[in-house]
Amino acid sequence: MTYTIESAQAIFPNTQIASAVPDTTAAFNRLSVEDQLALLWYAYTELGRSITPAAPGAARLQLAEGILNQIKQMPAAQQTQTMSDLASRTDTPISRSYAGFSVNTKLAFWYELGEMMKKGFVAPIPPGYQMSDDATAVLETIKKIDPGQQITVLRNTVLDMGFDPALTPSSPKAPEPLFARSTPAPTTVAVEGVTEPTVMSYFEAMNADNFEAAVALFAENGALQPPFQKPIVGREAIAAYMRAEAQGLNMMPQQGISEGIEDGYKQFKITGKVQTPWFGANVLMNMAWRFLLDREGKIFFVAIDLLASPKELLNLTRK
Ligand code: ECH
Repeated sequence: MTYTIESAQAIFPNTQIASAVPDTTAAFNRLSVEDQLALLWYAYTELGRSITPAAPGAARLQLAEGILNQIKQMPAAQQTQTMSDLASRTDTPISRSYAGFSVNTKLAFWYELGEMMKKGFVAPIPPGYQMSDDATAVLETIKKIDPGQQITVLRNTVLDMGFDPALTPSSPKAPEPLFARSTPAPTTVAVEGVTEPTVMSYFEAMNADNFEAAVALFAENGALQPPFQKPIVGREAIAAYMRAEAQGLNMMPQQGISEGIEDGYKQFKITGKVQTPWFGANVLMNMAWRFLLDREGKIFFVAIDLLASPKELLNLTRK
């Protein structure tokens, strides 16, 4: 049999992913814009008591500085309107600039706006604002899921905001500023049950932010599938994705299984923890990597999954 990306997506089919994330994100998207902003404010400030993101570096904030300064100078009502326009994806110049930002710049923008709201420089959520019952229910769900899933929901909501004029080609993005680690990366990787050099080299390269080395481990037409996303196909596209989104991640794979399958292909499932530089050691995400290596030992496909529960770290069976 020859593998296709589609058939590769089905390896280790019993892996339980955190479906609370897409479910909660969908429920969030059904809320009114006023409820969405209020909910994010309550969720963010509530979570902030136990888990606070690291302040983004000056270089990253600089990319959002133009629109942050514009917002700062607006009267309060216009500030609220601008935030609503972003959340409702209304076509405005600010919504267009925002849509062109990388994920981390979008997060940095909201981080800064949140700080300005706390300090009183940007209009707060109207005091006494009453969320709908649906919004209250979504907030309660967010409070109950584990921290790795909570920050993924928050990140998803921010990702989809702004207005992306899909019909005009996107302007070239500014180079991504470096994302410093808040906790040093592990220097050695040992995975119980797996010693495959390609897999080990993958983790070592990623922990060193050496994306060139990581991408060289992929087959020419290989693919990487991030959590809750479609596969990214081809070395060039994977490299661009990694430079934008994979900087400063600490990967701590712990255990795995391997299996030779048809045609000299091999599959591996590894589970372990990942830290994002936004939260460092305060948030450990429970993850799985499902690798399919071709006959040459190159990565034909790897799916990265956010697991449903810590119990899933031990789910290392094939079917
Ligand atoms: C305020 C009110 C108004 C509206 C908004 C507000 C602000 C909200 C703010 C939210 C900040 C949220 C943050 C979330 C960060 C989440 C980061 C995550 C990262 C996950 C990364 C993973 C990586 C996996 C990968 C691996 C690989 O092997 C290959 C690459 C890759 C309150 C003002 C909006 C400020 C900071 C979840 C899992 C392991 C696929 C990348």
